[in-house]
Amino acid sequence: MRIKFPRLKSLLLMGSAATLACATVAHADQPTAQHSIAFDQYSFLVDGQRVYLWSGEFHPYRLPSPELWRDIFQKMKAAGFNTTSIYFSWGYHSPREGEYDFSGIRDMDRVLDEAQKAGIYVIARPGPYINAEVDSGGFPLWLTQKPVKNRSPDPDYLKLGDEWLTRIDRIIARHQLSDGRGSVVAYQIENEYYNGDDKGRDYIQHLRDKAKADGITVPLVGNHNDTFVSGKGAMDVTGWDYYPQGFDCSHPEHWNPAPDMAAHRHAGQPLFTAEFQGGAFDPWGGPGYAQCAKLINDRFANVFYKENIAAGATAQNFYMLYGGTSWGWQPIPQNYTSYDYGAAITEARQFEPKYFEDKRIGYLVTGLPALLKTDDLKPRAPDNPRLVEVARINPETGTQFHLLRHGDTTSSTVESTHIALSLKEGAFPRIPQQPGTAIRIDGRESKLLVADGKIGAATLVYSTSEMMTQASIGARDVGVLYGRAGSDGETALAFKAKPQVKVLEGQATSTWSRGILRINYQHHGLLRLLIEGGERPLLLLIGENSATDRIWRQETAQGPVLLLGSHLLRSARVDGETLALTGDGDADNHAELLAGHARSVTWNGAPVSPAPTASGTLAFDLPVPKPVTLPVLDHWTSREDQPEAGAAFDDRAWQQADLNVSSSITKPGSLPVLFADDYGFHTGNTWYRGHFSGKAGSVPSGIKLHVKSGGEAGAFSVWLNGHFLGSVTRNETGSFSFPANLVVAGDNVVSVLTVNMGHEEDYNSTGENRTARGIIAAVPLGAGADAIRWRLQGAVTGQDKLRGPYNLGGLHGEREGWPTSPDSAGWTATSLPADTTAPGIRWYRSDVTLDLPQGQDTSLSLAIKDPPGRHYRALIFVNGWQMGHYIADMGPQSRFPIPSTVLNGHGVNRIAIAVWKTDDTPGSLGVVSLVDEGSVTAPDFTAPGLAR
Ligand code: IPT
Repeated sequence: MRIKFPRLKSLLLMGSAATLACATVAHADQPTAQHSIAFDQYSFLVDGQRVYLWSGEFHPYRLPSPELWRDIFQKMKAAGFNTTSIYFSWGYHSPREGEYDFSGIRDMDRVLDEAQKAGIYVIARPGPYINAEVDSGGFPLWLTQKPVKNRSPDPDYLKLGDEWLTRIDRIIARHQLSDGRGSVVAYQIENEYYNGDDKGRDYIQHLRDKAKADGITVPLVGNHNDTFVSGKGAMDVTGWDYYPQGFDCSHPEHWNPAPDMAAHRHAGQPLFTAEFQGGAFDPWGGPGYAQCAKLINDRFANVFYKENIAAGATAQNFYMLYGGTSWGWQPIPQNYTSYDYGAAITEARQFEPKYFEDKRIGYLVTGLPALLKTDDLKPRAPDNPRLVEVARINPETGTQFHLLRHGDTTSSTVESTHIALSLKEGAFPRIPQQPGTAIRIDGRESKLLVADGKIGAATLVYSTSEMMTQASIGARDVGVLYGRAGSDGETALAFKAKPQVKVLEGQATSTWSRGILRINYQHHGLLRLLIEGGERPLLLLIGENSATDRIWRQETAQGPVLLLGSHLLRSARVDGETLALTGDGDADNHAELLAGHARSVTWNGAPVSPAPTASGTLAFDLPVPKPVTLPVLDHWTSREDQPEAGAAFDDRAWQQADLNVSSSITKPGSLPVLFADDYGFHTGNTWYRGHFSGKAGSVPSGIKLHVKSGGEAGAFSVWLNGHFLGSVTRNETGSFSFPANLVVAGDNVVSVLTVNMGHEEDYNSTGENRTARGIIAAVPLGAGADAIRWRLQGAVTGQDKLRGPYNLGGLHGEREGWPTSPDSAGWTATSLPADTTAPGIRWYRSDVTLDLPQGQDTSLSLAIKDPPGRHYRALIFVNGWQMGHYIADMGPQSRFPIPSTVLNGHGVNRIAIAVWKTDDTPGSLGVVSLVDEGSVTAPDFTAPGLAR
């Protein structure tokens, strides 16, 4: 099987590119068609063609819907991304030591197939450690019981890591571009590993050797900044991670300046950002992802990503492009369920303005081969001293790239300037030449201008508009240029004889002098010009920025197509005489096509009747989405769920706390060890029951507890013989006295409900994933108090095979399967908002029937709305999937996107919410509703899938 990647017509020589040896292994099931993957100081090369790796980070474990992986990859591709960078999370696949699961939502062959089908290269990042704000940094839950030296050459650690790598490498190796079997183009060793001493080098060298032994033939890359550039363990290509704005989204207007990537160039290697900031994560109680999207907004992409291009970067990966959901118990303690990240594609799969900025830049870098081999060029300074110019030149074609930006990359001032260019057609001391006009650089804007370039076969001398894309389409050349609304634009083209300029739409003037046609205009809407008299007719589309949002490009076997209009153009394929387009439609149903030659056209499989327009495009109408009506969620039943708090509960089958040593890095504060992980309870809630005798003289007067949940968002609640004693929130310790009237003569039970908010990452290789969870110390109070004998019960390992190791915690209802169980005995009708005062655990359930419009991609969230002052936390299950953890008195998240394959849009859905009320103030679960996050007409990829 081979896929066609757009092959750039490269005018460039391969020069001294280091070509990596290709695998010669022939696989019985597929014919091989090998491709060479190489690199030099300019760029990566595939089969000798230079490629700009314009890449977006995606985590399959944050979208538990294989059906939607295609959606994300197609949305990437449509924005010009030709590469994705993927973390594979060890813990997601391994519920127990030696046990690995790549079925259903964990099918990594499928994720790699989907990337390939969408025409996207893959940078594979299997760890074993990935960080990623995921539980234990991707280490499996069971590693909390292995006191090995993580991320080091400790043989006990390597043995376990290799166990994972053997499995995941086998899958990655099946999809390597080098073997002609997929689109994996690079493989990352470890993650942000900065220990360059002998041990660190032994470890990294081991991982390199392991990858090779497992048949990995693509370049081995790193994000270890400058650590493994040479010597033992050196990467083939070194990469840097940059998050210039950090991770506090509370002041989204405040910017830090752009880093200088060029300072980290290494001989013989392309300049590569393994992770460049595409958003930021947000903590419990944080400002929320809307603020992160503001901090890392379209202007950030505009200034920072172009700055990297001007520094010579030809491989940029943005972390995240689609963040998704840390569903179940995947988040680290600091972060909540959403991993939206303020990324270009939102968690609910909608577009942020940054998506369109990424697209404008992405179309340029992947559509203009001249940009892939450039050297520094010293420009003349612009005439406005507050601005600087950084320039590059292609030594073979002479094409120049001039970045114009504020001297201070954080500046918000609006500036005007003229620049001076020395070009093939002569010296231009003052551009724009048109009197009374200037180049405008807005606050937090930069412009990457192209000079001595090509638009199809036409010769571009320079333009003060930025270039989005250019192509030869059929008999015509087409260029798409843009600038901010209302700003001046000047474009100069060289012709042998005076051409004819037809203004098809908008306003422009032109002058002709000594072989150069100069066009002047302001950016307003979409200006359309037809210039005839050159080698081929040239159609120039010059838009204000927003007018280019709806211009899409796709490649077909017979050349590129452009679509003006539609919400999204997912794919274009020539099938005999038919041009088959797939995409999404919104309320604006107008579309115009520019394609090679007239042929019949289909949109999502249905024929359309295009009509020729004056601009030479083919206009047609797209289907518009039908309105979405969502049911009100007003039928609820509820059920109490804390038998463990009761005196009469039989806990004899529970695990007895009998360990005196722990695998944790936390020192036990009392013995026996009560850490949940040591007893195999790794996710969510764990219950403890401590018994003591009511014999006079030895009764404790109370108990002092130290409980670790993992940070601020944790909590624990305490009962004595079924009577609520209190909870501790935002703290780890609390003392509870036992009122004498509650103590009985025989057996007394103190019950403690704890929660594990996730295990720490192990960024510094200190074993932090083994920080204890659960009771750290339980000290009976009072002179002569007897010891308390403890039993505990938490999540059952491997209980939920379909959804994997993070879905369920250890609540009684979870262990009994309440999220999906049809059994309604014991459930009583209730209404929301709940007005109960009783503390503890109570579940709420509702079965809701959806009848969403067919042929539409409708993205829904579940929202909880509370009056202020409620003290509870809730786990939200939809059809058995734990898609949200809500904390009423902490926030910020109150809307939980539910993937459209977890949800059944055309049938019954079970919503089950486990509420833990931490005090006895009035009011529990608030009003729960469904929210429409966006609905567009779309090809049908949301069919009920593996998730149900
Ligand atoms: C970088 C990690 O490599 C990545 O896994 C993720 O954690 C990211 O940060 C933040 O979301 S580490 C860098 C910030 C020091």
